[in-house]
Formats: sequence, C-alpha cells, structure tokens
Amino acid sequence: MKGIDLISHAKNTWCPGCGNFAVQHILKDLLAQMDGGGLPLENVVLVAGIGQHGKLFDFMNLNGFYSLHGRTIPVATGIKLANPSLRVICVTGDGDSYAEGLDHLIFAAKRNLDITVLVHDNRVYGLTTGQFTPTSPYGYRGHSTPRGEREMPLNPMDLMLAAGATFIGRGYTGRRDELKRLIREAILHRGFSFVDILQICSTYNDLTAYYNERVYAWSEEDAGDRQAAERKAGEWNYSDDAKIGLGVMFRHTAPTFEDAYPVPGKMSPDERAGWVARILSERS
Ligand SMILES: Cc1ncc(C[n+]2csc(CCOP(=O)(O)OP(=O)(O)O)c2C)c(N)n1
Ligand SMILES: [Mg+2]
Repeated sequence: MKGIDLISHAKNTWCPGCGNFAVQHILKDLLAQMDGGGLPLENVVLVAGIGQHGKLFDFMNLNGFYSLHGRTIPVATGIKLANPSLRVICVTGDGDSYAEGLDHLIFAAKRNLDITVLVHDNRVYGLTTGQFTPTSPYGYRGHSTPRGEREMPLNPMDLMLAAGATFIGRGYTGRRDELKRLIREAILHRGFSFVDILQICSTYNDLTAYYNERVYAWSEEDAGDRQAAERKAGEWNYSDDAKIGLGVMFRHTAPTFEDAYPVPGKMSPDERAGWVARILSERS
C-alpha cells in the first residue's frame, strides 16, 4: 500500500459543501501519518455502511468492506475476531447506526470490542433524499415529515455511555483540527471507541449557523469521570440556548472482548475448525 494516493480515482458524487469531505481528508492525512508511525496501512480495514457516508469506501484506497445498511459492526466484529491485529474503522451514518443498526452499536459497546465507530451524523437520510433519522431535529421538514418531525432526537452520547463504550467523543466537521485529534485518539484507543461527528447535509439539513453558534470545546481533564460524562452527555438538551460540547467526553480502560475471549491470530481453516470444535466440546 506504500506510496499510493489514499484518495481514489472514483468520481466523487457528494454535493459541494458536504461534511463527508472533511472526514475523508482527515482520514487520509491521519492514516498517512500513522502509516509512518507504527500503524501500517495494510493493518487498517475500513468498513462502510450504506448511505452518502458509505461512498467513502469508493473514494478511498484502503482495504475494507462495503457492508449492508446498518451492518458495519457485525462485519467489523468478524474481521476483528478473525484477525485481532487489524485496526478496524467503521464509517457509518446516523440512519445506518442509530436506526437500522442500533442493536449492533449497543452490543459492540457493551462488549468493548476493540474497533472504532465514526458516525457521520448529518441528522438525516442523505442518500435517500431527506427522510428523518433518530437524530433529526424536532420540527425537521423532509420528504417523510412534510409537517415537521414531532419526536425529540435520540441522544447518542447518553446511549453510548449507558451501553458501556470506553471511548466516547463528539466532533464537528466545521472544527477540523479538533476533529482530527479526536479521530486519532479514537483509533489509538484500545477498546470500543465511538465518535459522533456532527456534519451538515448541504442539500437536506444545513445546520452550519446553528452549530457555529453553539459549539465549544469540553475540558477533558475529567474525561475519566463517569458522572462528569453524564452531565456532559445531557448538556445539549436541544433547547434554543443549549451549548454543544466537543472533544473526548469519556475515556476509560477496561478489558476488551478479545481479551476476554482470546482468539489466536493466524490459523489455517482446519486448525480454526479444530479450535472451535474443542471449545464447543467443553460445554458437555
Ligand atoms: C436494509 C435497507 N433498508 C433501507 C435501505 C435504503 N437506504 C439506503 S441508504 C439509507 C439511509 C442512509 O442514511 P444515513 O445512514 O444517515 O446515511 P447518509 O446518506 O445520511 O450518509 C436507506 C434508508 C437499504 N439500502 N437497505
Ligand atoms: Mg445521515
């Protein structure tokens, strides 16, 4: 993989101003830097969901898997367990992970599976042209809510804290340097790392002014304190004067799923079948 351009030659079809560009370029820069700093590109696997965000898979030259809608995490789980030495990064959408694939997100966090989940949270179904998602703002008007959304948004930060994620952060594509640092730390974290990336959908949900007025950087001194994290998670209550904190909200060290169920690295298919048979026979 050395020496190749991480941006692929596939024709880019994102709208001008789409937040996905920021994430793409941050990943490109970060992974190139990390390649020279102990994380070889050939050990990185990108797993994409289905949506505008999922096109990242086409637009980057990385090893990976273009999965089904809502199914990045089951695919990432299989990859990680088959070869725990790989760094597995899921790029997923708010529809992908907070609607269709929500159960996978919760249980991967609970297991503390050592993967990174980056949610491109544009708070809308972008690819399918503007239907509401679990994080769409109250009152959001789109094709499926012409009179305005009448449910309050899901709070992914509360959810991930309750589920047991050991690294929880929130970034904003309008604050690129901070977002880059956050994604870097998430990738380096050992255990389940989750970043909710606030990004606009320039066609269906342009919240640029709303975010720019409200975002600020959290103090991270108390990132290991669960009660402080609970307070931070609940701080953005979606009222007009609410502030939106950015950065690492919670960070905690705990045994990973792979620590609890050590999976040998390289094995032939026959060796692996024998290994699984041995485990199953232990039950009787
Ligand atoms: C099982 C399944 N259900 C529905 C769809 C249709 N579908 C494709 S993308 C998408 C929504 C994508 O929204 P999100 O995950 O927020 O991604 P975005 O386009 O906003 O990046 C839907 C409903 C599908 N492809 N597969
Ligand atoms: Mg979306």
